[in-house]
Amino acid sequence: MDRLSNEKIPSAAPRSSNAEVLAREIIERLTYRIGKDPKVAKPHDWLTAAILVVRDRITDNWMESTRKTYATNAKRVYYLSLEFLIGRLMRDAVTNIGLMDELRDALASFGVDLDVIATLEPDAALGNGGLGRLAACFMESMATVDIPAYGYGIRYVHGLFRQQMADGWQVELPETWLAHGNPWEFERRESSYEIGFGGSVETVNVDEEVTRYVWKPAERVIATACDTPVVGWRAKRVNTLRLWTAHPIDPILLDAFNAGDHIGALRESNKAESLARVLYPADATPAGQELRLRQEFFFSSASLQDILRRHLQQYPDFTSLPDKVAIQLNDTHPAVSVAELVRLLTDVHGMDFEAAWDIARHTFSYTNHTLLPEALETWPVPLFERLLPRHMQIVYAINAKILLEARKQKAHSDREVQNISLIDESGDRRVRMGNLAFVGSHSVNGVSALHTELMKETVFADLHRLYPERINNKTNGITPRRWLMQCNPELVTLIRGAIGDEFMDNTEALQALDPFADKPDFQEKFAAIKRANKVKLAQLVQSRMGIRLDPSAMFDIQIKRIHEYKRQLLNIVEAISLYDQIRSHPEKDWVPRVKLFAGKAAPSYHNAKLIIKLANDVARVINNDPAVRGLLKVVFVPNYNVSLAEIMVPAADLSEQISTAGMEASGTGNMKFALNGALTIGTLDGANVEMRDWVGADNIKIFGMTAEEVSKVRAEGHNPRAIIEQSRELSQALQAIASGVFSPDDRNRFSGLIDGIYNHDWFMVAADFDAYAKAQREVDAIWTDTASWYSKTIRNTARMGWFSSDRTIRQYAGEIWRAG
Ligand code: B1H
Repeated sequence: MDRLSNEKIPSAAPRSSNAEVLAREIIERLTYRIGKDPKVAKPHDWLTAAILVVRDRITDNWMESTRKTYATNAKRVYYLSLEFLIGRLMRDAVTNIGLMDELRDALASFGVDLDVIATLEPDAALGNGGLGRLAACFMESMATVDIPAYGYGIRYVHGLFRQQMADGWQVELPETWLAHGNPWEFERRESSYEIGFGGSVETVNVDEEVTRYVWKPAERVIATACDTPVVGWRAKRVNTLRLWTAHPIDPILLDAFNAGDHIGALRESNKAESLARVLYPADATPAGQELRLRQEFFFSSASLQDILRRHLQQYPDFTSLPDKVAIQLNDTHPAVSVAELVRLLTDVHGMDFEAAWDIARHTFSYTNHTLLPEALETWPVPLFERLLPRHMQIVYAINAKILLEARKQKAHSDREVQNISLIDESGDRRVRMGNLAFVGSHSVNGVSALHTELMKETVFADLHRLYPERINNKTNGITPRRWLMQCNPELVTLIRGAIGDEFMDNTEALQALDPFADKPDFQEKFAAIKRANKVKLAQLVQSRMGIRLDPSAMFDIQIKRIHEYKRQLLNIVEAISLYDQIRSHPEKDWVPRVKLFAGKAAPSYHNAKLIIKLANDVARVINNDPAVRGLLKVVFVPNYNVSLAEIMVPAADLSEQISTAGMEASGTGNMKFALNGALTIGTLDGANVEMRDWVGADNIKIFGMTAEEVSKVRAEGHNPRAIIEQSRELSQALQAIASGVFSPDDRNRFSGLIDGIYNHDWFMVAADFDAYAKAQREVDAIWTDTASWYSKTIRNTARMGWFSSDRTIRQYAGEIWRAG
């Protein structure tokens, strides 16, 4: 097919999908878009050509989806998130448009292996962890369940840092996903907006009653849109992920340039571009730096200007905004949007404050993702005022209204009123972004049942009393396309053979697998697939790290950000204790285990980095000790990312979800493992609680303190030293670490970590140790009874369907957005 005949195809007409047509299209893209002769094309060129073909196929449906939204005056959902942890897109897009086999054949006709070139696609790592990955799953599910939606975020030039190990320590290297360009995206120069910072506010008295405010920013930058199509399952709908890039208004300051100051001439340019340069690498704790607040305002303002422009194209004014637009705030990071929308409606579009406030409150909704006190975003008033002087006024105006309402209710004491205030006056004055998001939204949701209840009792207790209808729960989910169909195709084939295809459109239909859980032949096939997935992971570990793993050992995996509350330390201490016991009782029938870890630590998080070093130090000692050979290995796999998760998740026998109860808002890795047939060992925290309800208490290993017990112990104080002294295994393991058994080169390396456990044990490592160790030995016992093991793990796959993000999105759409 030549270029012209291709262009003659009407845009939304179904095209033939056979391999020959695809092959011709690939050659066309290779030749005319990449400018490469197929004879000399490199693997990367083939990847780009294949992506362009796939993208163009999707583009037909994309335009169709957009037209449909306009034609039906449908409500649009806007998902504002500073993070989208997408990973690779190719397999996702190709699976969803149903072209996997044809594309594979088309590429094979040129001697190109799809599986090989697919691994050349860089991960789009525009997120830190669960919060960013959730946004990516939601984008895919919103397209799948046919909701007109836009994701808005920042097109970071550098996503989450690459993690390298140097002598067991984490070293951060810059990530450069755009080094070879990004064939998925379309730059939209025409969709550009001015974003201001700083300056002053002028008041204009229009008449005696009306005052107008005019913000005169001292700095201005341009936000330009970059769009990536997001295609849903079976290509029903294609939505847009719109990421903003930053440009200076004057790329070169001519005066400076002509005066010979060539570097100074680029000052504005550098300053503007720094806005979209790098993702802040902190998970669960905000960075609190000025550039971060600038990023938050930059993308909030650009997104809102875009939303308002689109609305006015279709509707006469903004009174219909809450009916036609729903804006979801992904955590507090876009919370400044509340003030920005009020500013745009009043100062720019001439609406009065009361009307604008009413519209804002009915348009926004807010998702809270964490209760950690240090994670609640607040900004010093002087910084906020200097950067966003008009928004500061609006925050004060909103605050006055809210405090008046609270005082009118009379049920609130002075202290409660202080807690409700948008300004924290307890120390240096700070703007509370959580409170701003709460009062500016008609819905505030948590991400698991337990987390939502704790929200009502803790951080938002007083706001909850003032607005008792506002808090609701939307338990997280994961997309079954990426986290089952793509990452575990052999398992999908087995399931289809057993129960048919319905589960591919309705994940809850996996229930039909339940009766197969006890069938020996099904168990055998299920086990064979698990083994094949473990072999694949073992090959990766062998090739990346030179460590040999035995795929018949239990693969016990903990992969997630490194954080004290997630308690990788508890897992490591238990590994040491197991190591001790195997050495003292080599005659016992030990279950061979491989303990795998992966995850990144925030670069400034000292203890998290020490935990990585400890894992590596312990791994070195254990893996080199012939006394435990074949029985215990410990491996820390470097540079955890979405693509690595896609290999590790299907290879797990045991999934570690062991956070201190009350601290993990939901977790989503927990869901991925269970869906792929791993047994969970976990605390009653986050979504683990609901997982237990779905899979059944017999099919999950729950241990340890409850959230209530943790908060009681923290309030009353406990004596970890006494607990440690009562547990021989725990004290031996801690003594070994403290005395330098694993760090002979620096015997005090870990004394800070161990002192923390002895002195306050905030994360209940000591308090939960015995329960955890006991649970692990019970897991061993189940493993030894192979039939029992697979009957449980198959039931996990069968019963996890409810945790699809399609279900989560339907709940958001029905109960919060009233869209779709
Ligand atoms: C979650 C974050 C987070 N909660 C601040 N909070 C950040 C907070 O850059 N920052 O400032 C970045 C991320 N991330 C996670 O959200 C929870 O810990 C998980 O339990 C939850 O599953 C996930 C999705 O809801």
